[in-house]
Amino acid sequence: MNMKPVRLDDVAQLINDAKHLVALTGAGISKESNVPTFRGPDGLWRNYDVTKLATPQAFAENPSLVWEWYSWRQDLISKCKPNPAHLTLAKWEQDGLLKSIITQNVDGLHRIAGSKRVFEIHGNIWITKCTDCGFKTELSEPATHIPICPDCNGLMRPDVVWFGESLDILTMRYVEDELTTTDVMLVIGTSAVVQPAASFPLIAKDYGATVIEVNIEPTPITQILDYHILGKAGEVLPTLDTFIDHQDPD
Ligand code: BV8
Repeated sequence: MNMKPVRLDDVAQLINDAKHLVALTGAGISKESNVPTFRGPDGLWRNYDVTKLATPQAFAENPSLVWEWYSWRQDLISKCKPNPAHLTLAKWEQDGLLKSIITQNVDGLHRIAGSKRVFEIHGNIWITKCTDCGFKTELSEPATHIPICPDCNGLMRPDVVWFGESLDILTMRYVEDELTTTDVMLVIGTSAVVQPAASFPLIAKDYGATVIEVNIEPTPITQILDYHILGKAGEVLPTLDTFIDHQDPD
């Protein structure tokens, strides 16, 4: 672990020369877009009990309470825009530098920023899924009531991964490929607490990748990673970009 103050131009050189750069992002990358994080002083879990809102049991017990919370978050997120961190990652993908984003976020801001190869491993807050027949549809505005399936009249739920639920198997296959192929991984704005995402940087390291963390504070995996850049994603990423003159070799 390189705990001495890290030189951004050194890290930028690693990024610039990467053959398969991948980014893992968490709620911290959207903080400067005013999307609340989950943990930390003003985190969502400070005021809400995760077991009453983000589990299948909670939905079975009180679907309207769960939908009230998700509709409130949809309304909040609908007013948020990508920040310079999202936009820099989208630029690096367009430049042929960044190969994929693995995001834990459900806010959809990476796609709105223009990123194409985005694996939303915890789902997307705008997509709803029928609890009976599995029919999926995308909301264009915050839900005002519990959506009912147009096909079978079943209750629809947010198409996100709740605690105790497995991640989508196909998505995980693609993610596995990324983790075992990447030579440089950026880990941006995650508390590295929730599994299996928290283990992704360690898997990448096991397969020989150099892993660079960008966070406003150390996390449980900081010690194991190669570089830790202390700072806000919305400031660090555009600054790194100023050192990068990536020319796409192909
Ligand atoms: C699973 C989606 C297999 C919906 C979320 C007991 C029973 C069952 C399961 C478990 C169990 N014990 C452990 C588990 C596994 C469990 C887990 O990991 N629990 C933890 C809490 C211990 N995981 C699961 O259940 C997963 N599924 O394991 O399936 C299985 C199946 C059955 C039974 C057993 C196992 C599913 C996990 C997905 C849960 N869904 N949300 C929604 O969003 O509503 S989790 C939620 O937390 C978010 O999705 C988010 O992705 C995730 C992690 O949060 P972060 O993104 O890291 O955000 P956080 O606020 O925590 O941190 C923000 C960071 O940003 C901080 O570090 C901060 O310093 C930094 N920051 C702030 N500002 C900035 C910044 N950084 C840079 N710049 C800034 N400006």
